[in-house]
Amino acid sequence: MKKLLVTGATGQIGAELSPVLRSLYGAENVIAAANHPPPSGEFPASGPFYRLDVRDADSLERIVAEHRCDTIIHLAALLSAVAEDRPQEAWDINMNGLLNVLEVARKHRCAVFFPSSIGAFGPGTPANDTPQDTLQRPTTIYGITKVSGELLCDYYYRHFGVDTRGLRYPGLISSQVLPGGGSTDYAVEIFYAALTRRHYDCFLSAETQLDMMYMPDAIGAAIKLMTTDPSQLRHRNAFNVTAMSFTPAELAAEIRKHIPEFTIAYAIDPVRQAIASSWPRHMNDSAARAEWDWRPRFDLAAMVQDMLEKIAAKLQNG
Ligand code: AKB
Repeated sequence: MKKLLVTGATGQIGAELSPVLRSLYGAENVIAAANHPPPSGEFPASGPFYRLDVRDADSLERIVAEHRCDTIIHLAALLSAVAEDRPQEAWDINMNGLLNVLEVARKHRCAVFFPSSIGAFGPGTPANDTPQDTLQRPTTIYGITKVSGELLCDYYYRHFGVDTRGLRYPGLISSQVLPGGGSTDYAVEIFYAALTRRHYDCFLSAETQLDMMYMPDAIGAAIKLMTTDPSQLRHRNAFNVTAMSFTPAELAAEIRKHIPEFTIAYAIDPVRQAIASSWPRHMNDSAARAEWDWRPRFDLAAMVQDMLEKIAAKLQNG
């Protein structure tokens, strides 16, 4: 990776991954692109930024050609809950956007990173110790775009030699960026509620167990996978990766160790509950561990402590 294009650069993963990539590869070598206006602050003003709708194949190709990109980190997508609300648009952005990226990558010989998700699994998948290679029949439009995306990326690798690699991310927890429209968003919202109101009304049930990961590990995983010698990879799209697995009740109990008066109640959102209930509880990520030495740094206790410290500081500084 020498010259990278990041799509969805102002989104949940992009807003944290792009600055890290800029510090590693040089600000001018990480081209940030997003369909939303850039937030204020150092990023993305620290380097090149384009307004881009990934469905606009010509503009996408113009940016890649002009900057002679060798890698596309393709993060632009609708998340699960918002996709369920706008399924046709979710298919259009998630699939046609990916197809445009793969076509540009084929023509300009770029590597591609594609973030898949636990959403690529469905109710028929073994929910515990979910194998790397298993049944994938998701029931959400988001999951359908993710499993189709995995297959399309593998197709471009096999048929056109495009160096595609991907991760099946669990719910991602960030101290910096608020998630937008995912079914695991509760695991971020709860920290703001705990620190400001000492109470949180959770939209998933107390016992909904899901895989989760703290954002520094999610970013480290993407960079590590993309810089691994390809001869080590037996799988490509996409690797199971997880760092912890918990229920809302367990997360609340961990927060209570720091804020004893914190309370949680449950006001279940049927749409997001149905989505989350169709996902695995705990994935087996041994393929990622064996093929490219995946190791998370943050478990539940370490993540909660860091989130509380970082968000408290953020709230204090306004
Ligand atoms: C979502 O809920 O859509 C994401 C995911 C697990 O892919 N957080």
